[in-house]
Amino acid sequence: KNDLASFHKEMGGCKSCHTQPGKVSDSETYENQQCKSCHGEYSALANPKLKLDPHASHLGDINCTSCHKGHEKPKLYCNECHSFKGLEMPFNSAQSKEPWDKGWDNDAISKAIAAGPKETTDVIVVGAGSAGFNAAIAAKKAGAQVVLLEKGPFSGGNSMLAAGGYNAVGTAQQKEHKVDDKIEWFVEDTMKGGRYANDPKLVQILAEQSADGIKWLESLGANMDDLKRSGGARVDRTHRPTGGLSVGPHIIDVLRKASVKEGVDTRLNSKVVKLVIDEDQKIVGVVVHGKHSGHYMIAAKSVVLATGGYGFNKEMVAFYRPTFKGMTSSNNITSTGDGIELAKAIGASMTDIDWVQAHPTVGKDSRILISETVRGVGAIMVNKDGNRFVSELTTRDKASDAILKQPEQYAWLVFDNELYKKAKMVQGYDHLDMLEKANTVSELAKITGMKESSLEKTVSNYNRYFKQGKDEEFAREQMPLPLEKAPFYAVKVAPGIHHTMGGVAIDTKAEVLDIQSKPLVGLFAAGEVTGGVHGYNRLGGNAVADTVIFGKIAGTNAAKHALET
Ligand code: MEZ
Repeated sequence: KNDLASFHKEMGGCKSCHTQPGKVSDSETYENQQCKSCHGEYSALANPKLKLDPHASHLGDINCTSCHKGHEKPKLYCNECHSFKGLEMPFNSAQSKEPWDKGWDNDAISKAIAAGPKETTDVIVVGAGSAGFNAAIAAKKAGAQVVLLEKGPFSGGNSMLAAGGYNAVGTAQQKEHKVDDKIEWFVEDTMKGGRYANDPKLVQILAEQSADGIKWLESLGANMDDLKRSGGARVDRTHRPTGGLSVGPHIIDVLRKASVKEGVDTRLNSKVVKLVIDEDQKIVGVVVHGKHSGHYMIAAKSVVLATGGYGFNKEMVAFYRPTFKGMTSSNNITSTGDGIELAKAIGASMTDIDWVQAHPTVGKDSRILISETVRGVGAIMVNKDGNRFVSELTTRDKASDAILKQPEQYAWLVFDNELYKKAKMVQGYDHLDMLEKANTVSELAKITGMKESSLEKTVSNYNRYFKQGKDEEFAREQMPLPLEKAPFYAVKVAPGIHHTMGGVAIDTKAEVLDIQSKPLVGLFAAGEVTGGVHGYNRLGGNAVADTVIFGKIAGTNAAKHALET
């Protein structure tokens, strides 16, 4: 057979990959160590001559077996979001299915419960994105034993794709940049952005604990020194790594390393398929479907749901938000709303479940998010004729609606070389061939099919507004840069599903509530699986803050519950 297993069998026998045939852990840890012991680390495999190098991707240090499968077809993971046509892999490049794509097996679940727990721990965290890692690390620091279960073949979840940053008030970074901000302003901006449908108690916590969350990330090794403004915020409070690098890959790398250091037992390829409760409706554990170990139960007094939203679940989006049916999604393929289904099955209450956010600027006909940062740093947004039509810094719901009202329902972000140099993520879009580039504004109009006279007028008007410090047309709140320095760039964008605001209802301790608003004893949740923090519309930069702050709260309280009851 032309597969990796047969090839290795010929070269060195089954033992070149496995300890013993049939003994493979769900995380495929030993097998991956074997890959690296022969082929080297990714840093050694990365080939600087390649334009697009899967061994140097933003996913970081993930399992080799995420893409290279031994006994099944390999999976070009990069092509789940991108379409790198030239990207080839030895041993055929058809996509393999994830074990969790294969649906529920109710018989196997019942048998696992009937057989009783195979092991016991204090806290189980479901989902290894930012909320899950923060919960797991916080629970471990509080003295609990923790098992972190991730259905995907690598950790990071949707947080791994977060670009913009983390909103915080009262940080050393704001102080250094002399940004005058207040907890009340953070609260007001978030409530206004969410159309006052947010739970004010949760928003208060988000604002009050935001600076501590930054300090916590820094204590784990993160760099959050760059400061910018996101849509709907009245001041610069979006923190991210120096140079304007994407926040998600950075903090996930930091959290992965910190969780290893703390001794969190992280298991990949391990999907939780059932929350197990006793006759008093208290959590007593979960059933896991492990890729190799099949269905089994782990007992625990506390479970933290950190499974993310449902932005990649086409059926759920079409059901809850029919007007967004068929829209592209910027989300990771793991964002399928599992936690919502798991919690619903044991009587959890849902908040704002039908509020789905379209991000205005996803690369047209792609799944790549063009970060709000690009507008925050200074890009303008124009329609197909080259005319501005909205304040670029308005909230996402308003910007998305405005684009959908334009002819052909797309827009261009236009910026100059000064911005290109300032925001490193833009260079990443260039690397992905998403940018149009020209030496003059009129040439840019020609290349992109905009009207030359319109785009030239738009740019000269904008530069005038910049100089006078007042946007006469759309009252844009901040204009950090003029558009003057060639070359000029444009990237074509359209709205795409980005965040699901609704989810399981939680209280201020991150306890999941039942339909009578009483805590479901032992069940906690954090991050995008929850509803209430963001109301009907989330502000850019508030999701990462949410995952860190409520992840920590959920992990700490889950540990307390497990250790004290
Ligand atoms: O919080 C976000 O979703 C965000 C800032 C996204 C982005 O545009 O970069």
